[in-house]
Amino acid sequence: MSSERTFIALKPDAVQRGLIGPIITRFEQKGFKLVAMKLITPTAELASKHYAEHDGKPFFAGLVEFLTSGPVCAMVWEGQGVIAAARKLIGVTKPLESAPGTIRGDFAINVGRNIIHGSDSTTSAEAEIALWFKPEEISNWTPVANKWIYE
Ligand code: IDP
Ligand code: MG
Repeated sequence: MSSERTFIALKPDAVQRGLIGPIITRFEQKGFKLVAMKLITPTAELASKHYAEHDGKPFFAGLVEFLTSGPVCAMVWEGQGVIAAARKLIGVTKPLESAPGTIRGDFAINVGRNIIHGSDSTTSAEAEIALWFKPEEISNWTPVANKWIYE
């Protein structure tokens, strides 16, 4: 399986609650590689584009308002199978149904305050990375631990 990249965003609730460190730790401990990260308070335009698939749903306006309410920690993570694996680390959308041990399962209660976003497919990962990051904001680097993570 070849390496791939996914877009991960720690939503304003995660930032406000001081959960950036514990969440990033889970991705690092798994063995994935951080290749881009920035704090950004998204405009309504950016938030609406990011969640365009949900435009028209009852929660859309509140979702955009929430995402624009403060800094988001936007990241790109890289590794074999990282898109699907990140979704597993994150847990299902409703935190009360997310398994203990997952990020949402351990740190959240309400669906509207579920602290983290992760791309759900190769197509959305590519689109979301391009939406949130310029190419020059992504670092290409080789962790020295790679040979101990991949055989
Ligand atoms: P995902 O984040 O697990 O991919 P989606 O169904 O794509 O879940 O929904 C995107 C985001 O919209 C969710 O993470 C959550 O913040 C919000 N959301 C989804 N459904 C509801 C809802 O019924 N009420 C409030 N917010 C919702
Ligand atoms: Mg989604």
